[in-house]
Amino acid sequence: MQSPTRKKILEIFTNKQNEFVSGEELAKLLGCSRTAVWKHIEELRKEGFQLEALRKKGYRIIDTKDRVSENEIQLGLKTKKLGCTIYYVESIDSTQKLAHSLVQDGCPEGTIVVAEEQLNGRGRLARTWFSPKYSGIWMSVILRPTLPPKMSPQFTLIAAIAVVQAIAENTTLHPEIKWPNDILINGKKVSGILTELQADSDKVHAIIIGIGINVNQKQFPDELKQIATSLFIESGKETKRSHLIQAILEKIETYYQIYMEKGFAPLKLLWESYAVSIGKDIIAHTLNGDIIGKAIGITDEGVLKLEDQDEKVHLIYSADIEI
Ligand code: BT5
Repeated sequence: MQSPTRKKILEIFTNKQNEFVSGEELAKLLGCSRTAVWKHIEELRKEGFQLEALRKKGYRIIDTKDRVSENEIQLGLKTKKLGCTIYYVESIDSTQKLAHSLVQDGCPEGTIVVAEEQLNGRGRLARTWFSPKYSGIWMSVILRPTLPPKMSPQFTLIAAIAVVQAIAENTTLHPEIKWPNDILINGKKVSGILTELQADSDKVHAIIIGIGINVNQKQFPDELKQIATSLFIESGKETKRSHLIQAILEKIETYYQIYMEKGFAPLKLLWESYAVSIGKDIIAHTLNGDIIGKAIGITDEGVLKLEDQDEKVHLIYSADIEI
């Protein structure tokens, strides 16, 4: 967790954008001595911030290493709640695991866990999620809505809209959603979402949305080459991960608010506009066997509707989809 003074310094730099701020002004705004200001600036430098210092002018931030530390995410973040508390770790087994224990310790809504690398990142049904260092986004977002547990799958859809839009805004790419939790570019998986919860039989305590995005990877191990891609591979450009995280948090916050006020119905059309499988013949691999048919849309609850040869409509709550 970050020192409150350094957080304040970052806020001041954010408000001033690229302008210089004098040591005197910083000292005044922070209510400390100029020597103390200098010490905080040195600490920020150690954390990877590049700060230019000019005599008579003061300090300004030039650029930062591509890290997803608390500072990097909070610098310029425009949310009210999401990202208010950030747990940043260089390496972890799974951000979901830490998020679950933070929930049990009573962490506030909006807490996020971000890691530079996961050693045991997980997907659905205990699958593994490849999460190499400094190249992707491996993040868990904790929400505490007052809702019955059966509504939780809709949060995967809300997060998917946020991820698609954030990628589209930060790159030249146009990702698509494959129900329920895959984000694809040119048919390959660039991101996966894993929504887990802690709940009683009738009430959610917390929803933990795990988001994995392949951002700057240049290549993948053999077993993933055919199915996985990254923003770099698709666009030929590096993307600053902290900016992408900020956009995702801002969008989740917006859509979460709409959802809590009006339900999923107003978000359904938006979701469908990004969906790749709707209108196509698909195979739904469910735990009870395969169902073949045409994906005709999702319900207001976010459940997939699949029409088979006999025009019977099946409601699919959970499955892997083959297009
Ligand atoms: C998912 O599962 O797609 C959910 C992935 C969620 C990962 C995030 S990262 C932050 C948070 N902390 C965690 O521990 N997890 C979450 P699923 O639909 O089951 O897909 C898993 C399958 O995707 C694997 O079996 C592989 O085939 C493939 N896969 C694994 N790593 C991948 C990667 N980096 N990119 C694309 N595909 C991958």
